[in-house]
Parts: sequence; C-alpha cells; structure tokens
Amino acid sequence: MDTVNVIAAPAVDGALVLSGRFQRPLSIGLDQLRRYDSHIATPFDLRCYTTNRFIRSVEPYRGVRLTTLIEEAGLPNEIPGEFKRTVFVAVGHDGYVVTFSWHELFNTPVGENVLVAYECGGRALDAQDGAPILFSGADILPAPRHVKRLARIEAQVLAPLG
Ligand SMILES: Nc1nc2c(c(=O)[nH]1)N[C@H]1C(S)=C(S)[C@@H](COP(=O)(O)O)O[C@H]1N2
Ligand SMILES: [Mo]
Repeated sequence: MDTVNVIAAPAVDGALVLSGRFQRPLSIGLDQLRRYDSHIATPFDLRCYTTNRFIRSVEPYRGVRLTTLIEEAGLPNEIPGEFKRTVFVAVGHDGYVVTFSWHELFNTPVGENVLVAYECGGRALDAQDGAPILFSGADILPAPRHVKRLARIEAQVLAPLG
C-alpha cells in the first residue's frame, strides 16, 4: 500500500489539547469548555513570584476544573499505579510551561482550585483576553500558574528511579 502523509488538522481551531499518556487524547474548543460543570473562583491579586510585582486585581473567574478534563481524557493506567507518577505539563500558546503533579491535583486541596477559566466577573473571555486561562487558585503567588492562552496539557509518566 502507498504511504500517504497526512497532517491531521486539529478538530477545533485554537483548541485546548490534552495529549501524551492519556487514555483518550482530547481537543476541546472554548465553547465546549462552557458545557462542563463550572466552578467560580474567589477574587485575588495577581502578583509575580519572581519580582513580587503587583500586576492587577482579578474578579472571580468561572471555569472547569482541570481534574474534570483530565478525568475525561483518562489517567494513564496501563501499568498499575502509574497514574501516581504522572505530572501534567500545562503549555501556553507561547510555549510558557508550568507543572502539576497527580498528587497535588487529585490528593490535595490545591486541585479543587485549579480552573481552566473562560469567564471573569460574569463576562465571557475570548482568545484576545487570554482565554482559556489556567489558574491555580490556592497558590501563594498566583501569577506563575496563571497561564494565558492555555494550549496544551501533556501527561508525562515519570520512570521509577533505582
Ligand atoms: N502564556 C503565558 N502566561 C503567563 C506568562 C507567560 O510568559 N506566558 N508569564 C506568567 C508570569 S511569570 C507572570 S508574572 C504573569 C504576567 O502577567 P501580565 O502579562 O498580565 O503582566 O503572567 C503569567 N502567565
Ligand atoms: Mo512572573
């Protein structure tokens, strides 16, 4: 059979992709995010970790929990217990990267406050406003894990170390 190279078009333009070691990699558009159960964050001050610079006060975000999206994509489970060795790498459209571990998302209160937000102060956010925004509401200094234009969540399973 002839080999045909096909570059698969993303299912949804500008979508958030869940890739890597998931059972069912996903591609979710901004409108699809709005169909999941939503949560509303508490208002907070955005402050940089590196410089302690106050950036701005942020009204309550509304969004879907990151854990909800990860569960839909399916945690890695080919090897018993490997989900507990998984780290989730969140990537912005500009390549900016932050990490979450399975433990903090699913086994600490941090995870309950990690939202993929598409609304702020009751107003819908579009890509120009930075949506979808990944936001970890329980962080001490919120700016580093406040990722504008979240593009990808990649599941990586760490190898056991001898
Ligand atoms: N996509 C993306 N999000 C990002 C960053 C980035 O470089 N890219 N930098 C983070 C950091 S370290 C800070 S301090 C704030 C800066 O927010 P501002 O661009 O609104 O000042 O954005 C955060 N979110
Ligand atoms: Mo920062």
